Amino acid sequence: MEGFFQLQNASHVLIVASCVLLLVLGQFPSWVSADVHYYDFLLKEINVTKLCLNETILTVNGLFPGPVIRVRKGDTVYVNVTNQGNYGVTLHWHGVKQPGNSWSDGPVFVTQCPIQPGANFTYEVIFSDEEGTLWWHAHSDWTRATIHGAIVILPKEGTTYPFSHPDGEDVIVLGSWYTGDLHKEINEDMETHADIPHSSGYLINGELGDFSNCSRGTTYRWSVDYGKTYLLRIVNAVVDDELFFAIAGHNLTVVGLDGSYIKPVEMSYIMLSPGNTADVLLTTNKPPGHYYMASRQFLTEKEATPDGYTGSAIIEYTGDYNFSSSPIFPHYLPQSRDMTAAVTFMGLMKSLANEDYPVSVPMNITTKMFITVSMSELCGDRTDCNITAGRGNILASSMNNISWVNPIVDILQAYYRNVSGYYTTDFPDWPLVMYNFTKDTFDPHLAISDQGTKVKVLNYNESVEIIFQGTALLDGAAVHPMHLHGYAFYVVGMGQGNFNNETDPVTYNLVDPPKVNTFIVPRNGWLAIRFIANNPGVWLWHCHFERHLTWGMDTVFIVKNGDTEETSLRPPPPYMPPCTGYPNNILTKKWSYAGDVLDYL
Ligand SMILES: [Cu+2]
Repeated sequence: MEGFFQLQNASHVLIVASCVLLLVLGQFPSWVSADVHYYDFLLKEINVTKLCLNETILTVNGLFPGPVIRVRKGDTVYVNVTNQGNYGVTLHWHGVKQPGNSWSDGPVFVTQCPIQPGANFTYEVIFSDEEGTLWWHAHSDWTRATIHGAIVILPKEGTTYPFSHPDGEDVIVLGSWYTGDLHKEINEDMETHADIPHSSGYLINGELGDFSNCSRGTTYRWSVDYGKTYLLRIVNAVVDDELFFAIAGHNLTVVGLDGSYIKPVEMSYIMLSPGNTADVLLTTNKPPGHYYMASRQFLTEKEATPDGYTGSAIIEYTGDYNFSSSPIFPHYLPQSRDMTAAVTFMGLMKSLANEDYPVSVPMNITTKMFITVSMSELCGDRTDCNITAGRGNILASSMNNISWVNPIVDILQAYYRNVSGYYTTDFPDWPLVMYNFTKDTFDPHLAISDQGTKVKVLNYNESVEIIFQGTALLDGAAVHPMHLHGYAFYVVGMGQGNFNNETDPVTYNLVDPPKVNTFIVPRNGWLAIRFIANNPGVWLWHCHFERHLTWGMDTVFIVKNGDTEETSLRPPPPYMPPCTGYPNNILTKKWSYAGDVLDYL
């Protein structure tokens, strides 16, 4: 991996220089080598009561959210996962690039088969240039609703943040709560062609907060001292929605996004997509009291109704003052349909792009892809597809009119062992036909997609540009938070309407674009990203809305090896969970619908 290699070499020079300096100062540099950490994750069910109902959820170590993984930049973590649940699960380390190590990336049927009940598997999670906050979550079925937790990546010993050292910190995991047995419901809904489950509320650190039934007694509370600056590590672990988040009376200064630092942005609210993580500074200089932090859905589907839930937690100043009045609510938390608030916030994200935190935006693009991200329909039977009535038979989502189907042997194994029959390498770089993507009325044929396990193969070190184009097909115009495994990418441009190949590239930010692992394609708009394909292996990319992923808005990059061992996919670990007995895995199915497509969006 030349990219990672160069980085290491560069830091070696720095290390040598710093060692000399520290030795002169009489200190011994203990941070020259990275640390190794070990975690045991036991998947087991626990009983909880929420919304006045007793529920059973699958957790890691009985914790919800799950345990925080704490490392320093460049460390390695071994996570031994033992499954005491009732169904197969995989775990993913979201935003951790794992150089050459797809084997521990986790997406089910892409890099591994499920860890079955009673079985265990050890993930080797290799950190490289990430610093700040990331997260881990299950990557099979919809299990990530309750199987997730934060990853805290501190600066290497002897280095510090690009901002004043905070006086304290707290992890804030934003989640969504589903009433009933989500795993069972997804399976049943696919069998019976019913609508997919919708969440029943938003969680902050596992609690719904004061505005939900039977929840007031368990609201998450965080004590702060007056006159301090705290680092909040915020994770959007919500399954199917984007969120606005704000703290009453206090501005939020965003200093990091997706495990990379950014130029500080001070806002009264933030918007995070599922998959995004943010490092946020909070200065506690307001009148001592208690203040709500609150989350609210950011919704972009035209016909959908905002769910109206408010997740909440409470910040309490320590000290002697009157606690009797109820906490203040952040009245400037944007409304659910406030597109301007969301796009304004995302547009403010910029990399530090300085000597200590340089950017390396690819300039000479060697692989260019133009990808429509779209709601689609599949014909239940090609000969029985009632397109003229404006409807196929089966609701799906797609990229370039290909709706992904998981194979029953993971892509990584099939690729590494050169076994044919599980995937093809013909994922299209362009839509099959060009059309007015964002027009409300459309030829129904345009929405018809094919199912396939089609991957895109990249040569090592290709400079890749992808333009994601949102569409209005099936009245399904919406934002899509696109996530790439194994990489962080630069967001060089975004805009409304159809991408214009002549005028839009002129607007690209090639100077200090944000480097992220997840970013929204604006509703009825486009997103341009760039990265160097310097991490060999098999890497999933997909919309991070679970319903869109389930419906097929995903595919895979196979990045070929470079010339050396260091630039090649590592050999597999001695044990991988076996791939047997999955002919009916739910993610290989799609389901038909009988009602109006709008019910499902
Ligand atoms: Cu999506």
